[in-house]
Amino acid sequence: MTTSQTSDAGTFETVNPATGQVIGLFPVAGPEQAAAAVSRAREASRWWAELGWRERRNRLLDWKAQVTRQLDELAILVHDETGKPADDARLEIVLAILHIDWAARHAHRVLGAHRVFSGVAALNLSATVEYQPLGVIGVIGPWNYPVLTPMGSIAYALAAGNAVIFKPSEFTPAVGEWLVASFAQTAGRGSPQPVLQLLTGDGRTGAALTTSGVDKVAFTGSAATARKVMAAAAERLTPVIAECGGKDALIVDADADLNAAADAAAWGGLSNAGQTCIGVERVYVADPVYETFLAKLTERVTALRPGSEAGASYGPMTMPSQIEVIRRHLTDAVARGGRALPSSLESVEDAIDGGYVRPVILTDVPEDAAAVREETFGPTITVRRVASLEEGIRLANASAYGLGASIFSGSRRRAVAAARALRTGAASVNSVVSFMLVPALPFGGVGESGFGRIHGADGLREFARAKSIASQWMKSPAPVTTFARTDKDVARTLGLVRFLHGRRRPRS
Ligand code: TXE
Repeated sequence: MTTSQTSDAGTFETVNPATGQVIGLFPVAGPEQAAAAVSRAREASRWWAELGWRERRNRLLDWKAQVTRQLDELAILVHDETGKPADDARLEIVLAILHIDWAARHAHRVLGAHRVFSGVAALNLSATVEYQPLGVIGVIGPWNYPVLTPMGSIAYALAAGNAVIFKPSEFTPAVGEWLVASFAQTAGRGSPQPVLQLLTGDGRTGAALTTSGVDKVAFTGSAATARKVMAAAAERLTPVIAECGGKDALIVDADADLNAAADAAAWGGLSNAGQTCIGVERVYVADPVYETFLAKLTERVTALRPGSEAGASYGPMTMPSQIEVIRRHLTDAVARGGRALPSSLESVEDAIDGGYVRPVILTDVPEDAAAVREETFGPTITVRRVASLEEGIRLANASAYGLGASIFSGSRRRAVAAARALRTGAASVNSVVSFMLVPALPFGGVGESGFGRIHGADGLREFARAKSIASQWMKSPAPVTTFARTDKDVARTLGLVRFLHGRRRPRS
C-alpha cells in the first residue's frame, strides 16, 4: 500500500493510509506551472502589501474565524490523509488557529516603522527601522502536521505582507487545497488576486518552486532534502529557512515528579505514532529513579493501542517507507544488546503490524546505535540510566540534531539552567512540547535540525527585510561627510568621540 502515487499523466493520488481508499487526484506541477504561479503571485503580493496592516489583519482574522468554524471538516480531511486520530487532528488545527491569530494581531507592532535612538554623534538625524515584505514566499510542507507546520510559515509570511505559494507534501495535498480555498473565500473576499496559491506534486514540484524566482523558501522536511533545497536555491541566491527533523531528549532528574515525567515521555514519544519533529526519541533518567520511572512508563505504554477506530491511541504510519527505518533501528538496537519493552514483544517483527507499529521502549542501547543517533520518526523511545542531570545534558547534546528537549526536575531553577545548557532551539520544563503552545515563542533548530525561526516576532521577521531610514531634521553642528568639512569639524567630532568612548571606566 502506498499513500501517494505518481501516474504517467502527471497526476498523483492520495490514499488514506488506514483504509487504502483514494482521497483525490492532483496534478504534479513542473517548472512552467511554478513560474506561472510566481508571476501571478508577484502582482498579488503588491496588491496584498498595499492593503496595509489593518486590512490584512482583518482579512487574516476572518480566515481564522472560518477555519475555526469549519474545524471539524478540516480535521476529518487531516485524519483521512494522515491516519492520525480525529481529536489529534483537531488539536493540531487549534494550534494553527492560534498562529494565524498571533501573526495577524502582532504584525504591525513587530514589523511597522519605529524610531530608534540615533546616537549622540548623530542627534541631527531621525532614525527609523521598518520591515518590508520580501514579495513571494515558497512554502514546502511536510505531511506529519499538514496544517500546523506549514501554517507556521504561511500565516507569518502573509501577515508580513507577502504572497505565498504553498507546495504541500504529496501525502497531504487535499489538506493544502482546503486551506488555500478557505483563504480565498474569506481573506481574499472574492478578489481575483491569488495571494495564497496551491502547487501540488512531489519532490520535483518542490525543486521547481525552489528555483522559480520566489524571494524565500520556507522548507520543512528531512535534512537530506533541505541540503538539496539549499543547493538549488544557491543558484539565484534565494534565502531558505530549513525546519528539519529532531532527536529530542527528555531528561528526568532524581527529584522529578515521575508520574508527570512518564506521562510526558509516553505522549511526547508515541502520540501521532512518533511522527513528530519535536517528538521525544530519547529519555535519560537519573540513576536513583530509573527503575521506578521505567516501570511507570512501561505501564503507560502497554496501555496504548494503535488503530484507525475511534479511541485508538494513534494511527498508522502515514508514509509507508518509514516502517523500514523503524525496523532497521529496532533490529540494530536489539542486535547490539538492547532490550525491547513491553516484554510481550518477542521479536522486532512483533512490533510491526501492516501499516501500524506497536509502541516500543528500548533500553540498554549503546549511544552510537542508529536508534539513538538517527531520527526514527516512529512510536519507539530509548531509555537510558544516567548518573546525574549533568550527564543527561551531556548525552542529550551529543546529537547532530537540536530541535527541542524536556527536563523534569523537582527544582525549576535547576531545570531552567539545564534548558539553557541544551543545544536546542527550544526546551520544555516539567512539561513536553509546551513551547509549541505559545505562539509568541520562536521555533526552529540547531545543526541537522535546520536554521531560521518560524512563530513569534522572529517568525514574522523571517519573511521581511529590514529597511533603515536616517532622515536629517537639522544641520549637523560638525558635518564630516562632505568635501567642504573643515579641520575644526573633524576635531570637534573626534573630541566628542574621545569624550564619550575614550575614558577608562571606573572598576566596579
Ligand atoms: O521528507 P522530504 P519525507 C523527516 C522524517 C522522515 C524523513 C523523510 O524523519 O522520515 O524526513 O520524510 C518536498 N526540492 N521529516 O520523505 O523528502 C516533498 O515533496 C524541494 C521530518 O516526507 O524532506 C515534501 O513536500 N522539495 C519533518 C517536503 O519536501 C522537495 C517532517 C518534505 O519531504 C524535494 C517530514 C526537492 N528536491 C519529514 N524533495 C519535520 N521537520 O517535522 C522533496 N521535497
